[in-house]
Amino acid sequence: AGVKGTTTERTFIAVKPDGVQRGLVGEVISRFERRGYKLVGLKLLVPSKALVEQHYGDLKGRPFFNGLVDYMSNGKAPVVGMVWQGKDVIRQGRKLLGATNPLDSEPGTLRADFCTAVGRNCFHGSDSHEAATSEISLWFGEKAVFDWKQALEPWIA
Ligand code: RTP
Repeated sequence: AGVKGTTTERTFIAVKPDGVQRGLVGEVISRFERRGYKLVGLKLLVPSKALVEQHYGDLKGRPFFNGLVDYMSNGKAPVVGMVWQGKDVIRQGRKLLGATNPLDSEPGTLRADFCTAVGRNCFHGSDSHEAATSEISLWFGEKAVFDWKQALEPWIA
């Protein structure tokens, strides 16, 4: 996921099916763009059950695991996956999203602005450099991520 702490740092951000259904894709893109982050990967897909099970491997055995996998992969609405690049983007991305439980999210964060339920919290963001690396490779693979020269770079970094 790029080099941590530099402008090449990368994170995986997803709009989950509830967020897509509610028309929040643009809102997410807009907030990350305005912050000055660079969009280097973008795709819309219905993920396979296997992909979601791998993505949420840490949560296997939790009571909500099967429901979570089904809601992410059942195809009632797709997921929009993104890779964002920039300084401290992993930590800042989590801040833009807000706490996992929307009821604990600070006002002004995406989850506080749009959600109330932890099981329908609309968005995902990698929580560490290791997670970002494996999630980007799982959802995109290196070839689907495209670095480009951001003209704004000298002004914001
Ligand atoms: P995410 O990966 O989706 O950004 O969430 P997170 O790391 O902040 O939180 P984590 O604890 O890893 O939970 C992953 C996702 O599982 C769902 N969840 N449902 N009690 C529940 O019903 C429950 N708890 C967690 C949420 O979709 C959460 O984002």
